[in-house]
Amino acid sequence: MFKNLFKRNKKDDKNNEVKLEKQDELDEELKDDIKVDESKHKTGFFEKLKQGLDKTRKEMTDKIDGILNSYSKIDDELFEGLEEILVTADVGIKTTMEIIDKLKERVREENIKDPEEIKYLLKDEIKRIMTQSGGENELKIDPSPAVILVVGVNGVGKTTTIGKLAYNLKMQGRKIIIAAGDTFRAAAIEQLEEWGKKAGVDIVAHSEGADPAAVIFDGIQASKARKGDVLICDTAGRLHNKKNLMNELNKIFRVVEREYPEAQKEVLLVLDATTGQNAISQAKVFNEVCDITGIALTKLDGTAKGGVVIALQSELNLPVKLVGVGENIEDLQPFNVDDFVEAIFG
Ligand SMILES: Nc1nc2c(ncn2[C@@H]2O[C@H](COP(=O)(O)OP(=O)(O)O)[C@@H](O)[C@H]2O)c(=O)[nH]1
Ligand SMILES: [Mg+2]
Repeated sequence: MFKNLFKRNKKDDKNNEVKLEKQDELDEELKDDIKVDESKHKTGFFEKLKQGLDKTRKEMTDKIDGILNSYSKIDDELFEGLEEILVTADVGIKTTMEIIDKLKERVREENIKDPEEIKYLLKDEIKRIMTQSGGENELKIDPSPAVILVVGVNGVGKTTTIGKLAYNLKMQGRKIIIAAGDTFRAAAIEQLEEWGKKAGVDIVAHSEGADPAAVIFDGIQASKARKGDVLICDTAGRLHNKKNLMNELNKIFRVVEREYPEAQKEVLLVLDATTGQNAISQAKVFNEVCDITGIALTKLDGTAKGGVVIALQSELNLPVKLVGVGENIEDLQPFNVDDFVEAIFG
């Protein structure tokens, strides 16, 4: 079922192609069945994202529709109204200004008179601003082996995201090992062990208070010995002091570089969408401390602050790679700009 969520590596794609070619004997009827299943799955997936973004859509698109309907001509007041809606939806001042300036420019250049047309321009501009950095929204885990270091402050959803991700990747047939690098509290290790059981993947853990870098070291050895495809590492999220955080993370990075140079590396920053602009501040701090390669944005369900995705992608040039849309094991999705913009603007 989860085969198509994350892109497989080229080699596997080739294998699949070869397998498909050999399926010539497979009668047409069966092929049609497969197609139907895939499209059903894609729809369910998109619906879930749409549902998750319900509140954001109300906060943003419904209000935008309201304002566009109430104006008969395009003027400064209309732009101010739009600006306010975007800022309230946590798109961020800088990104909002960039979008509005571009809208004004296009309205002038394209001689647009009807407020209704602004909606399409806006959708277009949001897509453009989110893709202009050219950042890849796909997890960089192929070819294997790969290491995903999961960082972020306490409570944002690191452990939950690791559990869901491990499950997703395992369902694609990858060998996954989790390293319990948050050794600060015993409960954190137990929580991860629970997720490991649910996802059906191996976990490497030490006891509370152990050196996180030593846990990651063992995780790497286990991953090599068991021919793991992806090693996913939890880390402690204590942000009480930037220097401490930097020291702890740097020690882990050094171990990974030294012990697993052949592995692809992802440093995934987990952010809680419900915290809005605070998530942006966290991203700035972590980006100074280490090279973040992607964002996992959690709790997109039930928040009206989904606009934060736009700011992360455009202002900070950090590609959002995964989004959490619920607490269950299946509630994690790969992020894709087109789907996101469609889910918000419909
Ligand atoms: N609604 C919702 N809750 C989430 C999501 N991701 C995580 N959570 C919840 O956020 C809380 C903190 O998660 P946890 O993984 O322990 O955070 P950590 O401290 O960063 O490891 C838990 O109650 C999770 O169930 C999500 O995508 N949606
Ligand atoms: Mg945790």
